[in-house]
Parts: sequence; C-alpha cells; structure tokens
Amino acid sequence: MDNSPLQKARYAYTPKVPKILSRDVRKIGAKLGGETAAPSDQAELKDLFPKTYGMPSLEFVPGENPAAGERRAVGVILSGGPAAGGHNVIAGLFDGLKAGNRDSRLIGFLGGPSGILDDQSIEITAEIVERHRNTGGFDMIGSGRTKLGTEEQFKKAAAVCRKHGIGALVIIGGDDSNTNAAILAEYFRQTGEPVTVVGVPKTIDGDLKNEQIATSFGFDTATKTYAELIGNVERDANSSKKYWHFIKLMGRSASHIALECALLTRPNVAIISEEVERDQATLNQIAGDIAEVVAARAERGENFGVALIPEGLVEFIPEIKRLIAELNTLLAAHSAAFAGLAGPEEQRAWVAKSLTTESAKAFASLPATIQRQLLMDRDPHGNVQVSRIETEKLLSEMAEAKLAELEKAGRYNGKFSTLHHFFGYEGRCAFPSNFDADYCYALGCTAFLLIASGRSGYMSAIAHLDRPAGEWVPGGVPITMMMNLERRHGEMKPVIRKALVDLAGKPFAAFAASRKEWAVSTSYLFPGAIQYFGPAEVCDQPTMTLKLEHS
Ligand code: FBP
Repeated sequence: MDNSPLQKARYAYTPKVPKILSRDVRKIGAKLGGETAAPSDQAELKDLFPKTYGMPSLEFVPGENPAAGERRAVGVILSGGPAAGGHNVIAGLFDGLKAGNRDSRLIGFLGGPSGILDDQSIEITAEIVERHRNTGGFDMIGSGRTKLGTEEQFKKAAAVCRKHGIGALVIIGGDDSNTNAAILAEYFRQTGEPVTVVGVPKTIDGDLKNEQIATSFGFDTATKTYAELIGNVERDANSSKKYWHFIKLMGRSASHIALECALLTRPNVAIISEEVERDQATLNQIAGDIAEVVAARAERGENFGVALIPEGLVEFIPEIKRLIAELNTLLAAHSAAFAGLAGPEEQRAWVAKSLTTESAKAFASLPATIQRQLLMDRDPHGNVQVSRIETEKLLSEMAEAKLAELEKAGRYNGKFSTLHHFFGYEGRCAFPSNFDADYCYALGCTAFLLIASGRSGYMSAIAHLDRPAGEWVPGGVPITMMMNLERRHGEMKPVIRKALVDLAGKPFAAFAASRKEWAVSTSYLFPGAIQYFGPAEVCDQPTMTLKLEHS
C-alpha cells in the first residue's frame, strides 16, 4: 500500500512524553498512594472483588524496578469502536516492553476480545509497529465488540495465555471493556492464574472519565475532526444562505462530543441530552424550541442555520427512553416470536399491541422509518444502536410541522430547506492529533510499567493532561475505584460509572452562557483542520472540555 505524504511525515513524529518516561524503564519505581474506595456501594464491591478492591493508586517516579528487565510475553486486545491513537498505545507498550528486555514478545489478539477466545493472534513485530506509529485506526490487529464476561470465557482466556506463555494482558477499551478487565483481573487473582490484567481508557465518546482519568483517548481527535467539518458547513451555510443543516454527532450516550463541538464552532442550536433529561423535555418541546430559533433567524432574513444533535438523544427523552426500555425487554423475552414475523409491517403491529398504552402512543407518534430503526438488532451489550437512528431527520421534520403552525399564527414567514448529515465514523480513525498521539504513547508505556510492577486490575492513567506533555504524570488507578452497582438486564452488576455531561460543570456553563446569542446571531467559529506541524498553540491544544474542567 502506498503512503500519503502526511503518513510518511507522521511515521517520523516522536511523541512528546512525560519526563519520567524518558528514563530507563528499570529506573522507574511506583509511589503508592493510600487505599482507594469506590464512590458508592463500597461494601458490595469489596465482597465482589476481595482480591482487587481497595488497592492503592500509584504514580511512577524515579526509582528501581529490576523486574522491568525480565523477559515476558504480553497480550493486547483492542475492544469496541475505533478511536484515534490506539496504534500509539500499542507502540508505547511495545517500546516499553522491548526497552525492558529485547527478547520480550507482544502478542496482538485479532478482531477484539473474540481473538483471545478463538486463539487468533499475531506477534507484533518492530516492523509492524513502525508501519502504524502515529496513524489512526485499529487495523493493526482489528477490534470487535464481543463481551468478555463469563467464567467459561475467562477459562478459555486463561488457557490461551498459558499456551502462549502470556503473563500480562492489556485491554484497550471503553467503560464496559474495562469493567470486564477488572472482573478478569479478579478472576485470575482468585484462581491463581499468573496473568496481570491492565486496562487503557479508550472511547471517542469521552464518557470514560472521572477524578483520576481526565479523558479517554480518541475524544480529542474525533471532536477536532467533527468541528472542522461543522465549521466548513457553517461557512457554507453563511455563504449560500439557503439551508438549515441538521448534523447528528456520534456519542452513544453522553453528549460530550456535541458539547465540545458546540464550544468549538458556535452553532445556532446544540442539544445536550443530559439537559433534556433533567428538564424532562418531550420530543415535541425540543422540536418547538428549534422552530422558535428558525423563526427568530428568519425574522432577521437569515433562513439558514446549523443544528447539532447528539446521537444518544432519543434515550434521554423520557417518553422515548421508556419506550426503548420496554422494547428491550420485549425483544429479549420474545426474540424467537419476533424473528418469525414476516416483515417490518407485521413487526411494528406486533410491537404496538404488546407495549403499554403510554409507550404504544409514543411509538405511534414516530415516523415509520424511526419505528423500524428502533426495532433493529441490539449490540452485544444489549444497547439500541443509536448511530442508526436518524434523529436529525426526525427533529427537522417535526420542526417543520411546528413552523407550519407558527406560520398559521402569523409568527413565521421564512424558508426552511433542510440538509442532513451524520458525523460519526469520519472521526474515529483520523490521524491522531498531537494530543492523542502523545497521550496514547504515554498510556502504552505506562501500561507496561504497571505490568512490570505486577499491578493487576489497574487502568493506565496520565495526570495533569491540561499541562504540556513533559509535565504529565503517569500512574495507575485500580479499576474497582471507578465502579458502582447498576441494574443491567434486571440484575445489579458492578460497572464503571459512565460520565455524562455535568450540567453544573464549567464546559456546560460556558455553552449555556452564550447559546442564546449563538442561536439568533451568526457567530460561527471555524476551527479548521487538525494541524500536526506548527506552533504549539495551534497543534498541541487539548479539548476545550478538558481545559475548562481543569481551569
Ligand atoms: P466505544 O464506546 O466502543 O468506544 O464506541 C463508541 C461509538 O463510536 C459510539 O459513539 C457509537 O454509537 C458506536 O461506537 C457505534 O458502534 P459501531 O461501530 O458498532 O457501529
């Protein structure tokens, strides 16, 4: 395969790393903090994780660690949706491992967690790593969404590790995958399996974060990519002055992506799902609010605009959330009967008569295309595949109906020509921004240091990400510290708490303070494409969200 000029230039890029990571790996020690505790459900979690609950958090400091020089084999798994920087995590891990001992081996399991269950793997060589440094995508070893959660699967994983002599496993994934990493670490400890399990925080959605993990990797590149596209669309809208663009943005659940993109581009409308839920807003109200903005702009002669819609929105609108919950239970309980129905018409009719009156009403109020999309297959974690629901079209159609009402009432006299976009997959595999390239490389090196210190059940963590990379502090956080109990499929389960947009936080406050002005006036901001080479104030800036949260 040919390489583009940028790809060649990126191969030559050396990630900036925290100062401590420039040392010989055998000269890096772990400074332990105090015992840790989960934010809630401590007693239950202690019972569920007797071997790994309460472990101390740690940071890496100058010290002695001869074990870092041992020869070892480490396995690595990429899990879930791609996020820019995954290859650099592997590169950092590889470099750390080889710096410790040239004869150590890195085994990449193919196609995600199923790779370890089916014993599908490759040895990741220096040549493979060189071809992937600072590039986007997960194509080095592939990824998948198989859930690694049952005892039978753990036994298989243990057997495969034994077969390859693997003494440590690095799982690069989101909240669900890291939850499973913690459960696997506990299982290995309890059964005496000599395999250290380390997690790495990945997801473009930005919802795997807490006091210890400032952000997941991939969020920076994805939001910068979408913001570039949104800025371009805004400029086009302001040039041709004839379209309203409805842009759905990825983010399965939380609206961090929509919020960050709004801060970077100042659109006329940006919906934040968490606010919709707090205000218990209905679909009708949301469409009504959009129509009001369209009408206000039309009064100024501006029959164009840009609206950002988070893809997870439908699950935050109370009536639709209830409907989805009922559909999930219904489809899980009667999957065979449902599969036996002939075509979408019969499926819709069957569902409509099986729902409660309230949900049947909500279901009936939706266009047929959306009804069909709500009935599509769930992902392996039982979630509705929100990226396949065309919320942007639903809202623009509903806003159009509201505008017709406003027109009748003499309150609107404009044009409403709509175009729809979905920015999602475009942002997951871009060349990682310098921030993600640096952050991921540091996460990979740190994962190795955790392995070399025998720290199982930890997540690789880099502190002070709002500062220049040289001042970052690598360390580890026990995953059980991020967990709580949540109801999943009718049972209370230990899971990492998903971070939704904090409506009392600074990023949302910054948005809320300006959105009224952005709604009516044309205040667009054009961030432009990600810059990889040039001054630090252009190339090395973390997200606004991160900066505001740490300001
Ligand atoms: P992860 O949580 O695995 O990082 O994936 C996030 C995501 O990109 C969501 O934003 C999106 O809803 C989903 O993956 C799409 O999944 P798929 O790649 O299976 O279509």
